Amino acid sequence: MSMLKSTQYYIDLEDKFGAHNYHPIPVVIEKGKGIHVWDVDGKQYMDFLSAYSAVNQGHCHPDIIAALNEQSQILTLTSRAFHNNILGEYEKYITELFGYDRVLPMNTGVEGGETAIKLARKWAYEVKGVEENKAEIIFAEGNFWGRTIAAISSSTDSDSYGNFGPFVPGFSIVPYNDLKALEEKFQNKNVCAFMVEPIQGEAGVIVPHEGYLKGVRELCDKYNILWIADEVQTGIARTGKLYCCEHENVKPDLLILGKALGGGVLPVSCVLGNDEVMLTLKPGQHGSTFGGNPLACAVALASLKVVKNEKLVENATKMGEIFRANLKKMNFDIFETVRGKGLLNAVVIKPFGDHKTAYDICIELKNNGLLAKQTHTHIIRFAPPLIINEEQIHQACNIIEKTISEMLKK
Ligand code: IF1
Repeated sequence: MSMLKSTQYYIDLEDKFGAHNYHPIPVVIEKGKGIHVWDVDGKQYMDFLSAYSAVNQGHCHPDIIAALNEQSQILTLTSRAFHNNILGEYEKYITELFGYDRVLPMNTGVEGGETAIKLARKWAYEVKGVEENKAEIIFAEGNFWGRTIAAISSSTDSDSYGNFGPFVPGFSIVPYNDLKALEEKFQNKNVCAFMVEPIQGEAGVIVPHEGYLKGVRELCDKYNILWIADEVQTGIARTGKLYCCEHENVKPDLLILGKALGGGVLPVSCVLGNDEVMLTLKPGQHGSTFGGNPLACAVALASLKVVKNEKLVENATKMGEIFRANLKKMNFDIFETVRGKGLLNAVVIKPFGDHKTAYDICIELKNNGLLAKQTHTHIIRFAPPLIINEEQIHQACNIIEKTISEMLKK
């Protein structure tokens, strides 16, 4: 009889043999299906993190798994040294779906960001005419786009950049959601791009004022500066649009996608753009061993088709409205703010009890069968798979209400 291994057994293994670069919620998941995951003791949870919005289609979606299984037994990797019969079909599909001339396929979200920055610099020197090695890229305060040296060089969060210097030059910071400050930054003729999330995820689901995205588009046009939208977290129907910039009917010059593009199965990312920028990269000037591999392309195609076939854009909008309305109806004094778009939502919590934090609430939510994660001391992000139905939304809200009520009684 195989020894039943406890939650603590697995946590101890990670503690003993793994780097300590995370502090997970103390749950050990062994199965996922749809919006649910199960721990090693067979307890079921509603997943309200979706692997930070990488599992928009739900865990182990049958269509995505089928695509994975089929392609994995035919051809998985050729490298880009040779063509294959999947990449072109995928490139056609995704460029037509998002309305761009071309796509550059990568793997992780941060590689998408790095690729976009290289494209912007190349365009700066070879099209805009910026003096060599003088190109400036602007990022927003509170940005988060990954863990590479370039990504943390643009970070304003000391947890991200602390003791990792020296940093990449040519980056500067502007307050988020501030068009006046952005225009001031754009007076510098060496500025070639502004990279920004249309809703800041890690910063705590910060939704800019209506008109911000339109204003960014107008300022970038006025000063001949590329707008790079980091939609690794907000893209692929998460906010109730195929990608978040669509809320204001504006298109960025470079659109970075990741996470749910891989359907929660494989790391798949990309940068979408038009010829003027995309064709500045010549053969041999950028790439990746796994970028655009047949297996990833087959999975990404299936992931995008699930979004369309199951109307996840519409569902994210509808379920998100119900979720935010239910949270507001709870009328908890400790709920300072409820905010978000589609199914990317967050609650800002006022400190309560003996210095209870968002983490303490996440622990109690876990005990009551809902998994969520705080982004900062007092903010909880709620981001379930976009396949969630109305009954499950109400069930989740009941868990949240019950949990907070019980904590307030203590
Ligand atoms: C971690 C945070 C979220 C992202 C945006 C690019 C990337 C991410 C908007 C890079 C990645 C992940 C990274 C992961 C946890 C998670 C995260 F908490 F770190 F900040 F979602 F908010 N742009 N976010 O959110 O994509 O290279 O990871 O594929 O590093 O802990 P990646």
